[in-house]
Amino acid sequence: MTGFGTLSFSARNTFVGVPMRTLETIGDAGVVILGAPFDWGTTYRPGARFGPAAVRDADYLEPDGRRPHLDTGIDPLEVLGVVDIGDVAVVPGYIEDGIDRIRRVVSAVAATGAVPLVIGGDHTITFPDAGGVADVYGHGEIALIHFDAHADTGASHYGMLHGHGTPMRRLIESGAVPGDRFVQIGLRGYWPEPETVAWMRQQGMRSFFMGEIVERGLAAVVDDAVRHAATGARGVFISVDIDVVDPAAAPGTGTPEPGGLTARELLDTIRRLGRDLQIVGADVVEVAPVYDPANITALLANRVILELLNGMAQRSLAG
Ligand SMILES: [Mn+2]
Repeated sequence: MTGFGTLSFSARNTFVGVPMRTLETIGDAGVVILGAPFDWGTTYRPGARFGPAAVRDADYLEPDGRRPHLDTGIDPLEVLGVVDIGDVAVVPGYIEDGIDRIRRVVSAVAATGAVPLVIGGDHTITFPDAGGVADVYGHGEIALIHFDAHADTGASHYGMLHGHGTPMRRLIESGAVPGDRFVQIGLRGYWPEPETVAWMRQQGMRSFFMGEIVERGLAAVVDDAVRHAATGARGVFISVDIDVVDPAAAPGTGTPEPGGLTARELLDTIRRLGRDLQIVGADVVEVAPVYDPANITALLANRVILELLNGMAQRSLAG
């Protein structure tokens, strides 16, 4: 159900060279990386199917499975026991079947006690990613912190249930992650329409738009996010749409929206969340490398994953 090179566009290599495993040989790994090369939920520019391979390989260092960090002084890959089981064998074009396959793999990983870390793929996959984790920890029991330019709370995908603009709506409606356990950071631009924003408020979602972030400062907003997400939840799922970052630093994505976070801001925030919260799952989505000849978007996503792991490793070492 997962593996390396199972599709023409799926990953051949593990994330920065961490040990290659299968779903059956995870053992006592603390974090399991997997890819979901699924982009048939996009509404505009496709190409995120190439994300899982690009994000794993985007690096100028050797793929030796070691990444000691200058700031933290630790190697999170070693501290946490990070392995990679390859990409879910999704079938191009089949949205609901792909969602089912991803959800089965993610919940099987979470059931071992490991933290699943999914590389997308378009944002459709957060419905099975966070849903699969909630299947293990209990519906209504986990919080979700969502970084994105877009709310992804659309009522429908051109009349259909699933697409990359609807996963947060489906998570709330299904009860997997209730609205009042949602925190969103970085929303901006011209979507969704006011009716949907009103629905989000009715659900109790805490959505920090860029205007509020600029006005109050990111640190104050993240303080609120940590408090909101930690209250009463068994753990937190982090979903990072790379388009939360300004297109200047993340041009390789399907629906770029000007005026986002800087790369530095996202990296620091993600590390802090890994340190301050009990992370039970994560995904990094919407990297579409064909729109970025310099490949800095995939490299940023690679570093976002490493910063999350660094924060989690700091928390683990602090006991
Ligand atoms: Mn999104």
